[in-house]
Amino acid sequence: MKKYSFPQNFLWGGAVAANQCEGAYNEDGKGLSVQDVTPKGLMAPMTSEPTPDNLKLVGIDFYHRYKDDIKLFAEMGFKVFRTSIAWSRIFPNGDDETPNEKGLEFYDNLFDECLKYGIEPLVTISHYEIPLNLAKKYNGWTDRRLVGFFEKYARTIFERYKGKVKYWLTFNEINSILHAPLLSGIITPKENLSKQDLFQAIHHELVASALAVKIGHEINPDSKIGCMVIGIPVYPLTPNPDDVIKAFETERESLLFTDVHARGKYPSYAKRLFKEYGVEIKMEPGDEEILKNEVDFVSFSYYMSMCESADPDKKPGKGNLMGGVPNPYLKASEWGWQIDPKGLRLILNQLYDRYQKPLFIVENGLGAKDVLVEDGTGSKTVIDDYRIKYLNDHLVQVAEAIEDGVELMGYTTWGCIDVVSASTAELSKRYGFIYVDRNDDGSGTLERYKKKSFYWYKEIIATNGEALKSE
Ligand code: BGP
Repeated sequence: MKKYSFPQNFLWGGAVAANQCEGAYNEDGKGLSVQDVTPKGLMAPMTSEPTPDNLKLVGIDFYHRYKDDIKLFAEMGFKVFRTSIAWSRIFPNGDDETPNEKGLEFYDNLFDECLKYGIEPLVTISHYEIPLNLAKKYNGWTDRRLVGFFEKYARTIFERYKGKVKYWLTFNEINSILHAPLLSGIITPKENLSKQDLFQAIHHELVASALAVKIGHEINPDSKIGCMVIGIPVYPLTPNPDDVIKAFETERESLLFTDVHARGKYPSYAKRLFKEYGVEIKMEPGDEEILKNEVDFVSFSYYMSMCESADPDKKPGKGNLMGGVPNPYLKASEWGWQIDPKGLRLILNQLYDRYQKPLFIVENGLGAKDVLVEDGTGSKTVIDDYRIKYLNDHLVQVAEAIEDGVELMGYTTWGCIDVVSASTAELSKRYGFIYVDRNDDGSGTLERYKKKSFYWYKEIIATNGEALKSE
């Protein structure tokens, strides 16, 4: 069997997001975020106020239990822990004059707890949790003033955590705006949103992201700041050149975001795209200069690949915000996301060939229904061999990509502890190494249990990948 090797100092770990785990949605001065009024997930309509069926209001109560959870991450040997800062804990309305000290203190304590075990925090500045007020009052990122609010927020947290946080991500899955504009605080329904407003909002986010890179580097020159996109390789359904072109165009829609971040300017093909859409980006003086602040690394989530077809009768399936035409060669998860470990090797090579910048896989994992069983010692566990297989097969392809020459900083599995899912806001869609006793109806003790995969991942980290099994 082939032995795999990962770089020394490879950052093994796991990832979550504030809105999916913290709960405590109105404690210690936190304002509401869009997540507090979307009980059924990202694509479903907003409610007028938080409702009890919204599992995110309590999450997995990480806000009160983070010390025990981080201890478990340390037991697995994590070198890095990715989480996000809830913007509305720091600036409850987004446009406040001064930050909320209680919110800042919470993250001080959280990062200290990580550092106590030698775990580096990797912090997403904005992970789908824009303050609700910014959505309602400004229609989110369509409004240029958001750049200023974000700048203030970013400066506040860079300054506050400069001795504690070295690794930062600006926006989670920044290309998600194409598929779910509400995640960028845009209240206008997607079908009514003009291309002009959409791409103007994208421009504002790109400028804000580059500004964060600039400010972050000024405040702490040692910090490493990356962008983050949904990573989905797009295959043509057939070798028909029309399908190939369609796949190429869909892939470019996402690459536009990494191109700007990693090259410091809009790519040449953007001109044609904007012309065809009738879009004219309103640039302010200085924007082009700001965009030149390139990221230090490119990060992405990886769950699946997708197929494209020029045939309008081929209907899309399910997926992480985008669902492609189903690939007849792949199986899917219980939620219909097609599983494709080799696609991860492909996208790693594609992004590295394109940018020659370090990469970071900051989400990957299998959302599945788990069954809690007695473990024979009086406690409980989950025999999640399906999750172990999924992660093993993906990591084998990561190792192949490293052998191909890709420079990879680290790998954080998504939902290292069970959290509320983003797309459907369920708890039964579990990704964790740690089971959380909470159910879709809100019942449960919130107790934590180690799954079989907990011990598997511990061994993978301890052996720096040598314990992976090739097919
Ligand atoms: C990504 C998000 C995460 C996360 C993950 C899994 O889009 O960045 O927040 O939740 O997908 O998706 P889901 O929770 O819908 O299964």
